[in-house]
Amino acid sequence: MTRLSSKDIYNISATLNDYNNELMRKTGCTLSQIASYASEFDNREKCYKFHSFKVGVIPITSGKGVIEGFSKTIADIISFLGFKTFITQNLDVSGLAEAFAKDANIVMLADDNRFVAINLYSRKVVDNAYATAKGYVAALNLMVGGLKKKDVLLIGAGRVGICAAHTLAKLGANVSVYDVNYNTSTKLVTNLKVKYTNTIKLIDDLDDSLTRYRIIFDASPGQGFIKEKHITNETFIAAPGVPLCLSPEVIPAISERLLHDPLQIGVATMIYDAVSSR
Ligand code: 2YJ
Repeated sequence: MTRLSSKDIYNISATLNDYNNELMRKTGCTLSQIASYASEFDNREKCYKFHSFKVGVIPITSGKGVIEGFSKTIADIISFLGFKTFITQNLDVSGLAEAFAKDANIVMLADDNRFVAINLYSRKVVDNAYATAKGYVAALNLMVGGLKKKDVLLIGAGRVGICAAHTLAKLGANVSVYDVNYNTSTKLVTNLKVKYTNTIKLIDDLDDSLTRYRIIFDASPGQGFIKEKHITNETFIAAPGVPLCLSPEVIPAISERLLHDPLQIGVATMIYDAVSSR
């Protein structure tokens, strides 16, 4: 899993409104609507939960340590969605104790391997990888006008990729899977074929497939491997992976059909999923 850097996230807080408008243009929905749709949040729960839920964000020093601006960015995204939020003054275990003492309903914390939201009342734990996959599939589904019976090329069969594959298949998409590790993609394809009747394919030639598929979900950590020759006016890409899978010169041509951010959709979906009683 890629560790985010301050450079990846420094601009998120100041541009949340712009990003919200960008999502509306591309998907017809706001960040909040995408996240609630992704987590099957019941909007009837919304009023009382939004007013009463308090989210504590805890900076964690373990592993490579605190990322400058990480906790503040998480808190800003959550606050943008309408929840009360605070960053604990203390770190690690003391921060967790502080969040409890200050009556947080949900805590959010990340080390180098996992980033989770924990609902302290329902005991529900929502992982960022799972929420990112769900949020991006929901946004892609909106952007392409429905994924049912459409062919999707999924790149990367790690934690985000596995969850994205199942979510895509549940929406009725035909899923073709590529991973640099052949055994990893084979395992995912085998599991998908057991569970779904949709067409599920194993891809071993990525370059060729990139020229044929018009809907691409990139859940890989690869950088710049999608080039101009792979893109048409009908190509749609959901790319939660950091760094970005596109080579810089193709970004202007695809930008209105590209979903990509380092945190926003994943964090928004985490919080709705953690609040949701489903
Ligand atoms: O509290 C802090 O500032 C740090 N311990 C945050 C660590 C952030 N963790 C990562 O970047 C992980 N690779 C998980 C991020 C998932 C985002 N999609």
